[in-house]
Amino acid sequence: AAAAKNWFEERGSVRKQLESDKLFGKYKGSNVILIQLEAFQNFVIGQKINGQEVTPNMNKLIGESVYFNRFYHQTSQGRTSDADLAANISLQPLQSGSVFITNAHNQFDSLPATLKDEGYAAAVFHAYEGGFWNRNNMYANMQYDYFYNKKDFQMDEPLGWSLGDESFFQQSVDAMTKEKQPFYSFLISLSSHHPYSLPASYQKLNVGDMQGTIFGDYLQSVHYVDSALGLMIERLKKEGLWDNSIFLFYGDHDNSINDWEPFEKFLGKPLTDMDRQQILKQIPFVVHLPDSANAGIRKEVGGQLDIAPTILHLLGISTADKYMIGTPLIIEKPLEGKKVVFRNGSYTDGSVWYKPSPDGIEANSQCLSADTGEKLDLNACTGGGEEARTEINMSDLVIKYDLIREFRKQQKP
Ligand code: GP9
Repeated sequence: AAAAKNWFEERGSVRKQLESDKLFGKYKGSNVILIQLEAFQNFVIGQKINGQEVTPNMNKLIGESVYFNRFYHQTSQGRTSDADLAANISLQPLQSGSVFITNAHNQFDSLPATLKDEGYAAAVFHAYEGGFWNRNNMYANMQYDYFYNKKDFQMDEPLGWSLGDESFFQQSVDAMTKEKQPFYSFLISLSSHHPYSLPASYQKLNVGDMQGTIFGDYLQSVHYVDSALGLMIERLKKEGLWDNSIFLFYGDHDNSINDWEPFEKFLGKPLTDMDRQQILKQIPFVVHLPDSANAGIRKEVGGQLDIAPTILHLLGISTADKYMIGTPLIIEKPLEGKKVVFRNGSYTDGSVWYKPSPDGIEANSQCLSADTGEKLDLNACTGGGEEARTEINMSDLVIKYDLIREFRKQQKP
């Protein structure tokens, strides 16, 4: 336990040092609207099919936002719930199962709880059964004021598992207009869930001979989500909520389509093993700041665990004493040596991609160029591989033994 405490304190001190950064607190007091998009991968952003943009609204928003295009999901078996954990709690998921189910009563330093301590209202929105992924219990523990779930929404756009995202976003904004400010709203979309088949009237793209295939259906569904998001942004502007809110979205995990042929056809090029690895793990992370400042593509790596620290940094709320793993990404000078660690012990720093050997023998591990996939000397990754293992172990210890509760008890005078 002492080792875990020291390790987390070390992470806190890295974030503490960044508090002298110019952007720390620049958007103090803003509302925060964070959207987690179902199965939304990065490779569709900016792409066209048969002359039509797949994500026209996002592409437009990206022109006036900070867009991380080497940003990764860090989920494991807990899929959507792991993404939520990573983004709002900044801890690694467990190797098997979902923390939302196995450890929903732990003490956590969550984003909603931290914001509430600063006077924010906090609500989470997801138009599905409240008990799925044990959300009812987990969200109460994360100290949201309210969880808007299926029973709170008018089912006026039945689609797939539940309500269509267009109506889901609009009804969520209805609630935000009544909320006391500043508020934190976390929304989890659903319409682009596997296997992605939407009714014919919803399929607006001409995907040619991909029509009716799972890949074609995926493109249709992300196009629908893009349009729903565009309408939500218009509405937020109309309601006067756009200019005083930090608006962010990211994808939760990959789309589970494991045939690479349509990816190659869509992207118009053969894909190397490293291209595939990158595509599987990359999700978009887009941050629109209230003054549209700092717009542009950011190439430094980041992952879902960095979302809560990034938001708190912009709001000027210290995370130095929080048991979080991530580091803020929207800072003047990218953090040197920044790594994104995956649950299986892999990591990337943008230059290398480390793959630990499943047999646990380090000599069998691989160190690859993150661009070309070319094999590099393993020594170039060994130190980082050790850091990645430590991050996973420390996160596991804290979760399995509910250590944050212990650490806080010790801090009490
Ligand atoms: C359901 C939704 C789907 O509430 O979160 O979760 P997933 O199956 O993608 O983990």
